Amino acid sequence: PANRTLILSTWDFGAPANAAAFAQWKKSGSLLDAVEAGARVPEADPKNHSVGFAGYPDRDGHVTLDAIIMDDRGNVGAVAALEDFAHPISVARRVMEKTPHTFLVGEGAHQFAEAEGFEKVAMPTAEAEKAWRDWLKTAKYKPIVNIENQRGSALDHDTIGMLFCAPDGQLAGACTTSGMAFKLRGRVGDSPQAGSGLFVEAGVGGATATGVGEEVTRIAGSARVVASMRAGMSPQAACREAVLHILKLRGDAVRDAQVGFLAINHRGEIGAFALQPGFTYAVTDLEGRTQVLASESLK
Ligand code: SD4
Repeated sequence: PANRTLILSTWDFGAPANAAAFAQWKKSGSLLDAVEAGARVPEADPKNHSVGFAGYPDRDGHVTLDAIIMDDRGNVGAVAALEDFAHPISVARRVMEKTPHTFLVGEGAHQFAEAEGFEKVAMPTAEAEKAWRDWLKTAKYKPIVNIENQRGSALDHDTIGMLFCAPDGQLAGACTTSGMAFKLRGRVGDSPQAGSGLFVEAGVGGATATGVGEEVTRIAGSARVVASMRAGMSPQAACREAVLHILKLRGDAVRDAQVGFLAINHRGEIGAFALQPGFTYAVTDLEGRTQVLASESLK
């Protein structure tokens, strides 16, 4: 159907990202070009404190970025704990295309990005540094329910995960984040880990995650959602199952945490489910029309 979903991404800031992905897809026809272009939008947004150069720093004041890109032919590239570079998603793609590896981290990722001539940018931004200095006064570290929706709040944390399902069922995805605000130095969440923050599989579908990455990583969340779809579940049922599994495993430990999954199958049918209310996502159809919707949630 003409109104089936082409692009699906996390949060309201997914809407302009989807628009950029759609435009790029029209231009080059490449799904990887599309999801990369999409992910670059929040990465470049000076108001976005959970993705890209304006992201909040770690506990020691360093902004460290994580990103992954993949398609359904086994191509995958990722970076984690990358400092100084404006577009980690593009570095991740270069890792995929120019190295025999799938994942570079920290200093090695930095060296690679430098050798490849990627654009550098000063971080943290003045706003992010101020938030960090305010946070240092109490240095409390506890996720807060629905903090994902409170743009600019000191503990703001979430991610853009984007899934693209072409009319012929081909799939690609991207995921990029600055990770949890004021995290321990060296902390990497679910986002850049294939199978946790993102997974796509030919003939089945794709999934991506947002929220407290540790909870997603524990269950290899996106791979789990895709496995459920492979076994015959709808994208919606698959997202719900993963959230229920986290709750069963973690109980009270996730009472205040947010985790949300998005999924799309190879026919362009979608699902979204979160632990807490407030998770929104952006869907774009084959005509390029975008809507922001509210996910179902457990509570
Ligand atoms: C991560 N899922 O790094 C991402 C976003 C986040 O707390 O910071 N969540 O865990």
